[in-house]
Amino acid sequence: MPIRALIFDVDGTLAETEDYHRRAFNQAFAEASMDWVWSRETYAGLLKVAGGRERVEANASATGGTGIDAAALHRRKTEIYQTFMRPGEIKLRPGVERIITAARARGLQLAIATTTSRPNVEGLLATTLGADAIGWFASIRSGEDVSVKKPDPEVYLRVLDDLGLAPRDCIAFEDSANGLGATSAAGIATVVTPSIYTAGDDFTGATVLLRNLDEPYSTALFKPRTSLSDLSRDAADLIMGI
Ligand code: XBP
Ligand code: MG
Repeated sequence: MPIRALIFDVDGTLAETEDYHRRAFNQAFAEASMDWVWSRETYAGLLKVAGGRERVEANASATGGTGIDAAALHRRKTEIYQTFMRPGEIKLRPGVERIITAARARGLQLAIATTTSRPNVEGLLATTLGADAIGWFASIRSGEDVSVKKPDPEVYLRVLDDLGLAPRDCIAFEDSANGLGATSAAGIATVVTPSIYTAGDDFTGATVLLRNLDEPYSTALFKPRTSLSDLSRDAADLIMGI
């Protein structure tokens, strides 16, 4: 059964965006005269909580912060993050554009399943792939579309529903244990390319673990013992960019 769609996570998978999120949060906190400053180390721990608003709420609970308007802070953080989406500032990770181009040439459907907010997805796609790129994706589901974020599979199930496809028809691309948890629960084979913030995550259950999408399959960090397990030859070709 040939693969019919590729489903991409956004933060950490399409691009190393997570530190821009961190900086946008810090700017929003400073504007609100708060004394919160999230270092890289602090943020790495906070990333276990999926979703920016939820992350602010979790930090407020953990630090005994009261009277914090997490929704307002998160709205402002999203505005600030948009200002970082400038051409040349944020680049796609290696291999991402090549795989998207190859998939389009083969007539595969493309989709996005992300925890982040929709404006952030649109900003990233437009900045890196051009204004038309958003139209290349048959389904884009983001944090606003779900009641529970990753590792819950809801966002992937919504994408499958939009596409009218079964899990076995698709390959997902993720960078984090939260993302892999979501794809695994949805039953979708997953190529994992760990990002700066997720390199230490547990990727048990990944179909293939590569440093990035330009890495040859022969030197993958992890690969199934027998060929590409249940992935079709077509999928293997695509993943390896043959
Ligand atoms: C990663 C996330 C997001 C971002 C912040 O999303 O956990 O919450 O850190 O985005 P992805 P928001 O599924 O794309 O890897 O502040 O917009 O929630
Ligand atoms: Mg991610």
